[in-house]
Amino acid sequence: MTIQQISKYLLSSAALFLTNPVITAEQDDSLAITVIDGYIREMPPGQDITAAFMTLKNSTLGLCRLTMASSVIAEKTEIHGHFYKDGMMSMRPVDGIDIPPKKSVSLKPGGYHLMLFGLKEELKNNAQHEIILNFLGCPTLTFNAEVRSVLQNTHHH
Ligand SMILES: [Cu+2]
Repeated sequence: MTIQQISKYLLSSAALFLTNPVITAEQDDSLAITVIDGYIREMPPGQDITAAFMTLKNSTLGLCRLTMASSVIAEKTEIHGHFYKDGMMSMRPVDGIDIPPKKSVSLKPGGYHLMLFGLKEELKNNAQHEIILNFLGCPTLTFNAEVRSVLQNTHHH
């Protein structure tokens, strides 16, 4: 797949997430910044690129800027956004994502997301993989993201 095809692929399933129940992970507000409902998108077999989504909740009184992400399962992880260019939606890396004080920002299909390149193993549905997020102004955050299959869900419709 080209980046455009993957971008389109991720977008095509965006609407499905709207009908799914929202699963909220345990939150600890005493932490500076927390992750709610973090997951990795399962891709068709043979793909070594995928995306990860989550909501970042900033409980501090200062700005947290997500500047870097990484995971042992991927050779490279980038922070991406979706933008309109020449009437087409496409994605590209961004320098960072600001999470304002006492606010939450969602990384979701069709919007901001983490892009995982060079997957070192086949991602299995429901498996958990560690993702590390580095922030400017807030402590580093490590969390487990669950692999979720969207293709399976489409069969229920
Ligand atoms: Cu992307």
